[in-house]
Formats: sequence, C-alpha cells, structure tokens
Amino acid sequence: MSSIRIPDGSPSSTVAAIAPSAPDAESTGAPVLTPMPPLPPGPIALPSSQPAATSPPALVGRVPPQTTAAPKFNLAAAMDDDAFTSRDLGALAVPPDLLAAFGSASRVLIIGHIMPDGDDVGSALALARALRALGKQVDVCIDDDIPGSFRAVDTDHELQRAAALQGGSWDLAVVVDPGSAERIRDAAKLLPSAAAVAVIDHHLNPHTPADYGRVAGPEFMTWLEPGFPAAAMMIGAILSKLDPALSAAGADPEKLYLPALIGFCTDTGWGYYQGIDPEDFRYFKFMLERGGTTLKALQAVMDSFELPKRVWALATQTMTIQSSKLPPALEAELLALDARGQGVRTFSEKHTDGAPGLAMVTVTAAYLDGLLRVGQLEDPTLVGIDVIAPFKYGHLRQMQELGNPLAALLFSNARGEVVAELRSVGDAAFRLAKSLGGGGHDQAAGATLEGAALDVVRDRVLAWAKADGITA
Ligand SMILES: [Mn+2]
Repeated sequence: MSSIRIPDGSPSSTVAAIAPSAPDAESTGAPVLTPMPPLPPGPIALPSSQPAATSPPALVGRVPPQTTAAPKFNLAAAMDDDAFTSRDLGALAVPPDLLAAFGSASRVLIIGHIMPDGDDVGSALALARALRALGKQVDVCIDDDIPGSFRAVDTDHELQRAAALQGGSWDLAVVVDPGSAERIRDAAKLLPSAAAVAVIDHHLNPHTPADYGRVAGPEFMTWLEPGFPAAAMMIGAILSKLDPALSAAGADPEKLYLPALIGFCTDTGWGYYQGIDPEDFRYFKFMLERGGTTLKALQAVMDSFELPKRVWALATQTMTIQSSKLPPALEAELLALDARGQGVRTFSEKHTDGAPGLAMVTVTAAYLDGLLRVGQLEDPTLVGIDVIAPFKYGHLRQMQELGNPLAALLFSNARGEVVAELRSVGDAAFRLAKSLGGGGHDQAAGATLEGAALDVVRDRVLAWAKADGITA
C-alpha cells in the first residue's frame, strides 16, 4: 500500500480577499449548516518539503488539491543564488538576562507545546543540544504525541512527556513557542520545580508571570518577537550568540542547527506561505551555512515519514469507506459513525451573494481513532496525532485556497477536549481563537476547549462568523 508525504508547518497563508457582501436584512436566528461540495479528486501537489519552485511539486497519489499555487518565495533558488546573501543572526538582540540565565543554570528544562509542530520541536531540540554541548543537564518536555514528520527530527529520543519528568528540579525552565500558557499542558506541573522561568515566543499573546504560576521579578523572563516568522529564528540568534563557546566545546553544528532549520521551514511553509518577509530567509541561509547543511538534507528528514495513503483518502473523502477494502469490522464501525453524523463533516457558509465565507470541517475522536487503526494496519508505529495531518494539510489548506476568508478545523479528542485550528485572510482566526480561549497569529490560530461538545463548539464558530460579518 502506498503512502504519502505529509506537508508540515503551521500555515499562515493568505488567500484572495473576497468581494464585499450585500447586506442581509432578513438574516436572523440560528446558523444553518450548509454541506460543502465534495473535494475534487486528485492528482495533486504537495507543497510540503518540496522547495523546487520551477516545476510543480510531485504528484503523490489520489489526494485532494492542497495547492497548485507557486510558492510565495522560491527558497531553493534563493539558497543557490550567491546574490541572496546570508544575514548574521548574531546581529539580532537577545535579552541579556536570558543569556545570563543560560550561563548560570546547570540544570535546564525546555518545554514545548501540545499539538507540536516543526517550529516547536525544532526550537526545543536545537536549544537543548546547544545547552547540553555546554555541559548542562537538559530535559525536554512536550506533553503530547509527536507527529511522524517531527519524530524523525528527534533522533536521540530527547522529547519526554511531563509524567516522566515528575520529581525533577531545574535551575531554569525555558518555554518555547507556546502561543498561550495552557498549551504546555501538564508540563505546567513541572514549573514549580524550576527556580526561574523564561518564555521565548513569536506569537501575539502576551505572557504574564501568573500564566505560569510565577510572580513578577528576575525569576520570570520573556523574550517575545511577534514579528519573527518562527521561534526557531530566535533560537538561531541564541545559538549564534553562544557560537564561540559552542565551537570551543566541539559541538557538532549540524546537530544544533538542523532542528532549528526545520522549525524555520515548517513555520514558513518552505516559502509557500504569504506574509513572510523574504529578507528573513537570509537568516535561514545563515543557519544553513553555520550548520554546514543543505535544504536537501532537511527534506530528507521530513520525507522519512509517510502516512498510509488510505488514511489520507478516507480523511479527505476522496475514497469512500466501502471502497477502502477495510477489514469488515472496521468498515462497519466507520460506516456506523458516519451514519450518525460522527464521521468527517464539511460545511461551507457563504454570503448572500454567494461569496465564500466560513468553511469548516469537523471530525470526532471516535472516527479519528478508526482512521488511526486503518493506518496501523500498514504502519503500527502511527499515533493519534498522525491522522490529523490530512485535515490540517488537506481540508484546511484547500478551504483557504478556495478563497474562504475563514477556515476552521474542529475535532474532539480522547481527553474530552475540542481542538479548533483556524486560518483566515485577515485577523479573524486570531480573534475567533481568542473568543474560544486560545490564541496564535492573526491568520493562523487555535484553541483547545475542555469538556466541550463538538457540535456546541461548531455552533459557536458559526455564530461568531455570522456576528462578525464573515457569513450572512
Ligand atoms: Mn512557531
């Protein structure tokens, strides 16, 4: 059975603005769910880790169109172009108190966020490896499963769940790329065992000491750069500042920089996302040079994980359950869930003039678990988070490319939470995420709602979009 490669990153792409909608004087009452037309069948292009821009990305199987667009920035060409010179990350300002804290700590805990992405995993691992090279004892905690593409970055199995680190104590805890404090989940329980806490982030949310159970003072530091495309760029700046000490310690530059480079690539969509300043890729080039590595080497790491194609096709509804050749019990289970409206559901809410508005896909924890077991028939190493990929990089991306100013992915999980992943043209994704108790970037944001029902959150999203004028 064939597999497909998973694109990565936390998209923040922009789609074309829609025409203003006609006012709708009669529109009142509860939102009406409009089924979305089926996704067109493939073949299609994966943006993912394919930096080549001159030819369309490879066609991999019969999956829905994720993108047919050219990248906004031709990363591969820029890396080969001597005229596109690198820019020294060491020129960026890193707060001196943060550098001093790195210098004086001997036991460091680095914490990433749940629903981990490449920037999160890459930033945490690059910083961990640097501090370890300087003789420090370092633990790294991401309190969630790691998606397949990023498990390949964690070659030495450095990432640990919070429960495994209970009982430890640290001089310094560094929270990287969190977006908002609750996204570190149970790693928060480790913070009282750290003498000081530092938060390094490039999201819009502010971070207060209280968010992390601390009080204001020298034991709580933040370094926030919402203008940076990736937290990995901040880590790159730190590595650059530490460079003389790292060189003296004989650290392997590729091992340090490769995770940060992958973080940078995933948060910029390998040049595919809009809204990224092309000049920032000069810093990326600097990290490539400093790490003594290549774009191809990064690609090879990302491409080492493949999701079974049948999972992708079922998730994106480009293959029916009946035609998927599943074991009978599994087929019956998925069909039953689908019949009860607990499978994959897509909605498209438009303006009265027919202009795109809100597009949404929902899927239940039970159905995701079924998809996981479908995938495990071919790859027993798959974990739950792996089957989210077709929803994020298939449905959600296509909804954006169809011109919807707001696109939402909602799914429930085994913890009784509903997770919302939101993308927009303007800042609607961030504003909606805030209203759901989450956060992120203007155009790419999310929220995790505890003890919520999927249908209830879906209706909240619909009502919010209507109140905001995104739909009629
Ligand atoms: Mn990030």
